[in-house]
Amino acid sequence: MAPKSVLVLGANGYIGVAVCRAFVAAGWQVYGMLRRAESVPTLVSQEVIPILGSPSNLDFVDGLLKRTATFEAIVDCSNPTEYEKYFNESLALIRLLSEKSNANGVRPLVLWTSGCKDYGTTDVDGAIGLSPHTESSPLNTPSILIPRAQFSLKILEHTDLFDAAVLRPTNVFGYSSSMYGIIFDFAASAAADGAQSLALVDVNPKTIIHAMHIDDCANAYVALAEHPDRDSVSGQCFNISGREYDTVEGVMNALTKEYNFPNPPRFVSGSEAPDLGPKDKMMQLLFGFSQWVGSDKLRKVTGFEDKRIIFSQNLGVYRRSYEAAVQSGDEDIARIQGRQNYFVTAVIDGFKNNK
Ligand SMILES: *[C@@H]1O[C@H](CO)[C@@H](O)[C@H](O)[C@H]1NC(C)=O
Ligand SMILES: CC(=O)N[C@H]1CO[C@H](CO)[C@@H](O)[C@@H]1O
Repeated sequence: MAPKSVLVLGANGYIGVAVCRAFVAAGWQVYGMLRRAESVPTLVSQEVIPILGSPSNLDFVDGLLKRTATFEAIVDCSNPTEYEKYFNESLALIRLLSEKSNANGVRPLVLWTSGCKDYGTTDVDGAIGLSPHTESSPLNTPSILIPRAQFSLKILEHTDLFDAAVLRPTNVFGYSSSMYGIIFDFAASAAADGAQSLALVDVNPKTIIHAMHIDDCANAYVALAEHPDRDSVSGQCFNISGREYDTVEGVMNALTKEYNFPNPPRFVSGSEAPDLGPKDKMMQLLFGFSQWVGSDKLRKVTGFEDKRIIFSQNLGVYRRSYEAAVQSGDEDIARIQGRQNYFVTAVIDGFKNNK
C-alpha cells in the first residue's frame, strides 16, 4: 500500500519541523513547504521532501503534483505577519490540492494552527474559581493575535473539498526551545552578571505557565490526522496542552537551583525597578500571561497522551539541549532573537490593552 502523504506549510518553523518529524516517524510521506532555500537542508536531514515555494505564487504546484496528486492531510504551521493575505493564498492552494485529491477519491484533513493565546488569560494558580480554558471558552485574544484567531476559524467554513480542524497549542519548548530559550538567556545573563538571585518585575509568582514539549505537541497533530473517525475531528477546535502546568514560582525555583543562585528568587514591583531592559520585558511577557488550558477533548477523542517530563522538573536537561542548539547555530534561535524587539513593543502593548 502506498504511504499516506501530508503537505506541511511553514515546514521549517519551530512547530513545522517537529510536525514533519512526527509524521515521518508515523510512516507518512512528508512534503514540507518552505520559502527559504537556506532551510532546505534542515528538512532534508529529517527525511522530509522539501517543496520550495509559497502560497503567493503557485508555480511550484505542477512540480509537486508530479510527485503526488493525493494528500490525506495538509497541515499549516505558518506564522505570517500579513495573516489575511496569507490565509487567502493558502486557502487557494489547499483548495487546488484538495480538488486533485478528491479526483483520486481522497478528502484531505486540513489541520490549521492557531494558538491557545486566542482565549486570553485565566486566573493564577490557587485563585478561587480557577478553571482551564476549553474549546468552548470565549475568545479574548490579545490584539496582536486577533487576525490569527479570526482567520484560523475561517478554515472551518470551507467544507466542500476538505475536512478541517483548528489546533490551539500552548507555548512549546525543547531543543532550540522556541520562546522558552528566553528563560535560559535570562538566567544565564543574571548568573554572568554575578547576581545573587533572579528577580522578576511586576510578575505574580502564582502565574500559570502552561507549556508542552514540542515533540508531544507534534504527536497530537499525527493523532488527529490518523483518527479513524473523521467526523469526530472535522469542524472542531482542539486545545493541545501538557498534562500539568507550571507556575512562575516553580520555574524560578528550578532556575535558581540549576544556575546556582545563592538566594531565592525575588518578585519586585515596578516602582523598585524603573529601568527595565529588554530581557526583563521579555520575561514579563512570558511569565505575565497566566493561562491554564484544558486538552481533555483532544485526549478523549484521540487517546493522545503527552510523555515528556514537565519543564520545571527537567529544566537542566532542556537547558543543555538549548545551549547545544545555540552552539550549533540552529536557525530557530536567530529567528526568535530577531523577533524580540517586535514582541516587546507590539505584544506587551497588546496584552496590556486587553487586561
Ligand atoms: C481575502 O478574501 C476575502 C474573501 O474572498 C476578501 O474579501 C478579502 O478582501 C481578501 N483579503 C486579502 C488581503 O486578500
Ligand atoms: C480540562 C478541560 O476542561 N477540558 C475541556 C476541553 O474542552 C472540551 C470542550 O471542547 C471540554 O468538554 C473539556 O472539559
